[in-house]
Amino acid sequence: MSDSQSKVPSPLPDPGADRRGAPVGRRVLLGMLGLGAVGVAAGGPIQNVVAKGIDTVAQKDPTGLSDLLPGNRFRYYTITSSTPEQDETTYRLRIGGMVDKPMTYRLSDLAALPQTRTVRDVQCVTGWRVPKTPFGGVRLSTLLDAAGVSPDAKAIRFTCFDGAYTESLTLDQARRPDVLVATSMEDKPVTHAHGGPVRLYVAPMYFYKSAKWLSGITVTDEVIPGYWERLGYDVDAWVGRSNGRDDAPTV
Ligand SMILES: Nc1nc2c(c(=O)[nH]1)N[C@H]1C(S)=C(S)[C@@H](COP(=O)(O)O)O[C@H]1N2
Ligand SMILES: [Mo]
Repeated sequence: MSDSQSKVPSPLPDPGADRRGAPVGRRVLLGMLGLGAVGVAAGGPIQNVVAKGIDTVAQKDPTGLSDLLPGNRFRYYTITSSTPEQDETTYRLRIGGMVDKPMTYRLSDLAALPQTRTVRDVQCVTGWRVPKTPFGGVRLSTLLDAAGVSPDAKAIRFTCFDGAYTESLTLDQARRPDVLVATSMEDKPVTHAHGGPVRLYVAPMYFYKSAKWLSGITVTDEVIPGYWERLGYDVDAWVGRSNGRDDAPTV
């Protein structure tokens, strides 16, 4: 199957949320949906919807672009019906919680910091994949160091200006050099549809960790599972070795 037509579009809610009621193991459910679902970007109707996340994605695409993408490379996801736009004048990123110096960054402040570029494959937990995608921005570790993380801190909670999505990382994960507060994607500014002007990019993990419309970074003393994680997805979302996949990613 081509990338544009394959697989289910996003993380699935916990099988416990299956409206048909039968308890189904996650691996089985993923497999069933993988056979039956139609990709959002392929423009087909989403049928046999058993998962709230899937019809949310299908019906509430705020961009209206999902059907129009040439090449259907990336899909667009949101759990909200719309998200306000933020730009260089309005955007703010706040870092607080267990830090010495809570900070607020504008886009120009982020641009003035050392920039990092990664080129890795993007992979959604359900299988769609976009190879060799450049992301650019500031290392999260740079922002954490500037804020002065408390010695007792253990984790990070991310919040978004869609007002709903959340994510989490342990502090060790957050300090990895391939975890970015990203302002560019495919060497262009991150578009609104893709979570711009600033999104998180967690290169080694499934793409649900990469929170779009990033607005808050809160240092905490424990991991607070994010939106999809409360619905059954792994907090430690390493590509190829989480969420019931212990195999290497397929090419
Ligand atoms: N704020 C927010 N961030 C989010 C999501 C979302 O619904 N809201 N979806 C996640 C999922 S499941 C995926 S696969 C990617 C999709 O990113 P894209 O829309 O840029 O392809 O964003 C992740 N970050
Ligand atoms: Mo996803």
